[in-house]
Amino acid sequence: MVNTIISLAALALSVLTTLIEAAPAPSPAPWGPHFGSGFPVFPGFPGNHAPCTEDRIKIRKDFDSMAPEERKAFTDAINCMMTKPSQLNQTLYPAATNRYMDYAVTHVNLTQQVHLSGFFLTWHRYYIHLFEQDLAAQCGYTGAFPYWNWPATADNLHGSAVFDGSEYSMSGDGVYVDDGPVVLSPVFQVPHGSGGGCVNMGPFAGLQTTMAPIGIENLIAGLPLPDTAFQLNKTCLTRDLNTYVAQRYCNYTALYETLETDDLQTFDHLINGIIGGAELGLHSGAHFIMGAPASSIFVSVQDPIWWILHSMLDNLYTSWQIRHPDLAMAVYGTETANNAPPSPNVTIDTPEPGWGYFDPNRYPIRNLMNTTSGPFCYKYDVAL
Ligand SMILES: [Cu+2]
Repeated sequence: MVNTIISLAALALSVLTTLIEAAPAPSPAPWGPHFGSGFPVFPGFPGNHAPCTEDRIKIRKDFDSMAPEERKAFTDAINCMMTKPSQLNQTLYPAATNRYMDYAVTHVNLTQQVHLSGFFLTWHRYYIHLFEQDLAAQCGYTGAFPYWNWPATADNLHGSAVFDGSEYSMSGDGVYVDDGPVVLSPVFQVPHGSGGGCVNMGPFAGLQTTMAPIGIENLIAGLPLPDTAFQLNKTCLTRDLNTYVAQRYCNYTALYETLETDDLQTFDHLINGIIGGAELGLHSGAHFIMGAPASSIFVSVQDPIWWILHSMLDNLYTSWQIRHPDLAMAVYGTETANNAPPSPNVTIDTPEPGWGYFDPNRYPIRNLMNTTSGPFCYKYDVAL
C-alpha cells in the first residue's frame, strides 16, 4: 500500500506579495545580551501582564539537554491532558475525545487560516503558549517547555533522547511496515522510513488518534473541510522515522541559510517549501521525519511530537527576529492558506482568527511578535 500523505508537503510558493512593515525604533531590552539591544519591545497586549523581567522569564530547553526526569514530567503532563474531559460539543466534534484532542480539533478547524498565511508564525507561537499554560493549570506542569533540535538529531534519530523509545523519550518509531515509498505528490516521493506502523514503546505507546487524514488538496484549493473531518476515527498512533528526510531537509546548512536570510518571504519559503513542488522546507521536512499523522498539515497535533517540533520552529523564528531586529515586526502572507480563496495581505494590525475556546480573542498580530512582552515571557536556552 502506498503511504499516501496529506500534508505539509506542499508548502507555499504563493503568489502573495511581500508586505514588510517598518519596524519601530528599537528600544533597549531590559535584560541581558540574549536579545541584543535592537530587539523592539512591544507594548499593548490587553489584560494584566506583569512585565517580563529577568527573574520571571522562563527558559525553553532542548529536549536532549533535559534530565530524564524532566523529560518524563513533560510527557506525563501531556498524558494527563489526555485524561481531562473535552469541552467541545460532542455532536459537532465526536473526535474530540478529551482535552488534548480539543487542541488537535481546534488546529484542524483553523488550518486553512493559520498555515501558508500571514498568521502562521504568530498564531502557532500563541497556541503553544496556551498549551503550556494549560499544562500548568490542568496538570501542574511547571517545568521547561522543550524543543526538538532537528539538525542536532538528524544523523541519529533512533538514538536521540527524543526518539529512543525509552520512558524518557517522546516515544520512538512505529513498528516496521513495508508499504513502499512515501508519496507526497504525483511528482515527489521519498524513501520509506524505518517504521510505518503503531508506536508501541515509550510514554505514548498505545495512544489512539481520533481523526482521519484530510487531503492537502482541500488546502490548496481553499475548499471547506470535508463533512467527515471530525468524525471519530480511532486508530493507533503511527510513525515512520525517516533519516533520509531528516538529513536532506533538516540539516545545519538549511538551518543557517534560513537564519541568515534577511527577508521574511524567503524565510517562509525556506521553512515551508513549495506547494506542489518536489522539495520540502526545514519545517515541513521536520513533519515528514515522522510520517503520518505528524506529517499532516491538518491532523498533526494528534502526535504529541507536534509540540516540541513547533517550539523548535518558534525558536527558529525567535532567533531570526533576534538576528534581524530591523525585521522583527515584518509580516508576510495573506489571511488564507496559499491565498485560496484570495484574501488581503496581513498587516501587523490584522486580527488573528482566535484559538477556539482556548482563547477566542482576536489579538492583532503585533501583540504576538515578541516572546518577552505582552502574554509572553520566555526565551530559548540557546539562540540559534
Ligand atoms: Cu499548524
